[in-house]
Amino acid sequence: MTNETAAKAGPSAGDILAGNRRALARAITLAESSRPDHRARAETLLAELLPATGKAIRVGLSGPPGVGKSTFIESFGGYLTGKGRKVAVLAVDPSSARSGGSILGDKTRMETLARDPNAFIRPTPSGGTLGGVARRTRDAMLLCEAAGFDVVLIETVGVGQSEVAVADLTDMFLLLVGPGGGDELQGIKRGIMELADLVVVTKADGDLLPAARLAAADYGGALHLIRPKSAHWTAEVILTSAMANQGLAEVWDAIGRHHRALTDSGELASLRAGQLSAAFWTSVREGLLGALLNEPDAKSLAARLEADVSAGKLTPAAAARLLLQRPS
Ligand SMILES: Nc1nc2c(ncn2[C@@H]2O[C@H](COP(=O)(O)OP(=O)(O)OP(=O)(O)O)[C@@H](O)[C@H]2O)c(=O)[nH]1
Ligand SMILES: [Mg+2]
Repeated sequence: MTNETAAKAGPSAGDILAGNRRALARAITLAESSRPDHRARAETLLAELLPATGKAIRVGLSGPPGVGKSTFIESFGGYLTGKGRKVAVLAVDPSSARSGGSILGDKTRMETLARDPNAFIRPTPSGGTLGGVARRTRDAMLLCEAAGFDVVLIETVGVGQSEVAVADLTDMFLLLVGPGGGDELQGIKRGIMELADLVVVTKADGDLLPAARLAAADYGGALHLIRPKSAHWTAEVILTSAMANQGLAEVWDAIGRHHRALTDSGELASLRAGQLSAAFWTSVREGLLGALLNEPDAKSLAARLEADVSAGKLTPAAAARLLLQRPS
């Protein structure tokens, strides 16, 4: 086959299963595309690859801007590949203002990991609905699993809803926090603390070490006040320094214990089953909405109704009924 016909044929399931990185990258591009023919090809591929997915440990990771996420992933990813693991890093960034820039920044901050043959770094393009971003990230995760990556790290910037979307894709959620403690703790939404299975205090080195220890105690205290997310796991706080490569083994050990506890209790299976049915209904909702707004005049009617609702002239429920029951 010439290169050109190979390109036309697109990535094959066999290539991806064999761990061919180019095929993996191209399959993810297909899954991200908005073109219906690309989507159809991606869906065929995913259907074929589905039996080879699900074996990775799926870890979500978030934290406020500048907390050290990229540096942590660079060190931790390198630690894992050093242990013979294959690590995929997916970055979710739904805020369009930060797209591109942060991704380019990350590629340079994750320079070593980006060159590691046992690591694969891929940003998920922002834009569209959060449900759409989550769908593309799930597809990318499944493709990485089929290609043999056995740890998937999904990073998101700690600014709100995206953490929830990432927690809905993963087995475990790591919240990265800085050595600031108290003050920073105030800024972290309670709902996000509730998602955390592990609180990773970053930059616990040099002059920052005493502050990092205090921060760890603060977060430990805060976790005590939160209702446990799981019956089989109690959230832990771990001090790390990505720069000094410290605390990485402890984080990996905690991830392993968490994974065993959830697997043995059956909680992991039910967690993933629940995530899948939720993703199914999200796709149904988005599909219905897309179909509705594709119908002639529906968009303009929706815009008029929305304006009336905003102006207090109509209740939201009545407006929705007018849109759904409009004469065609
Ligand atoms: N002392 C110390 N500084 C660190 C450590 N990890 C990261 N930093 C510094 O913290 C700053 C932010 O690190 P990043 O890894 O870019 O943080 P981030 O969370 O990815 O930032 P955004 O992507 O902008 O949200 C950089 O100046 C790093 O050098 C660490 O382990 N120790
Ligand atoms: Mg970063």
